[in-house]
Amino acid sequence: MTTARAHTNIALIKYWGKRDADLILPYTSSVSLTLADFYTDTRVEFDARLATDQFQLDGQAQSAAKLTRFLDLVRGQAGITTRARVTSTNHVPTAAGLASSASAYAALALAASHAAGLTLDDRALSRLARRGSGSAARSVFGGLAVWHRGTDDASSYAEPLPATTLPLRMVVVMVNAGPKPIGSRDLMANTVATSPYYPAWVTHNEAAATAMIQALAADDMPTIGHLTEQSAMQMHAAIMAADPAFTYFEPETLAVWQTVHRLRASGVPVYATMDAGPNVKLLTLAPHVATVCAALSPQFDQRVLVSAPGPAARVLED
Ligand code: 2P0
Repeated sequence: MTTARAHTNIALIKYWGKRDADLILPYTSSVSLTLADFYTDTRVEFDARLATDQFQLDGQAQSAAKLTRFLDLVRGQAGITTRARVTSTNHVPTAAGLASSASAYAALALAASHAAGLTLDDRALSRLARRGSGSAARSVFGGLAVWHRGTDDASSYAEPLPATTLPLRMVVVMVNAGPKPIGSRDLMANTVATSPYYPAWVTHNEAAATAMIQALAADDMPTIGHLTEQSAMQMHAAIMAADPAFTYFEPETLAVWQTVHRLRASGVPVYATMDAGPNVKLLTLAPHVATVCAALSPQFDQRVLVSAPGPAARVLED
């Protein structure tokens, strides 16, 4: 029995689209920041008395179909057939809209591989987590990480980037904490299949990943922020151009972007990004968090969360 913790991550350079849906190989590399305040704890216990895998999330019994597919990978690597009892708790503020498959599969990959007696190095663990959810490949690591798109199962993994001296902070603005109208997996596939902008997205985003790694190494906040906004907007532009056309933007989403641009015009280093939902995440530096929060508070008041960079996935109990 093993309990592991993994933290969510927010992509600065986005992953959007698979060229192999089974292996979860992405069309582009991505770059992310793991967050301290939002994480998943998962306990895995292999038990020979179980006829099927059991899964409980936040105290509620769940269907184990996806879990079983993932555990089969672990069992295959470990040479066992034993079923498991899996208990998972998301530590994100209630209804923050941040519960993430990234922290979930990174914690599950670590707990399950450990409980099955496997000793995986970070790269093998990242590749395993990737098979559950692409973004989980990055949540194996703390701080900044790059997920190399690679060309096959062995070469598509994440690894940590050198720490920046910049005191990065992420300010999460909860525009709408309700369920998403369309899940990212289906929308991603439809964007690849139908968006005329998708090929342009691939070309630009891969170049942006390389540029971001250089900007992070140089502690170049204006370039880091510029590339962050551009990757998000280009991803959302490709989504809008898909058939059927769709957008996650809501009126308040745009209000946040306008606030960000206004703050920046007054000299505050703050940059916006968005994932598969209407909530906006703002990248800024610790000394500017109070100014950013003050600008948001008239409209968003209790709907703003701040996080520092967080640590790598780790075993809590064995
Ligand atoms: C990311 N997102 O890079 C991008 C940006 C959402 C927008 O990764 O299908 O749950 O399980 O591989 O990782 C969300 O998608 O997708 C995601 P699957 P995942 O963070």
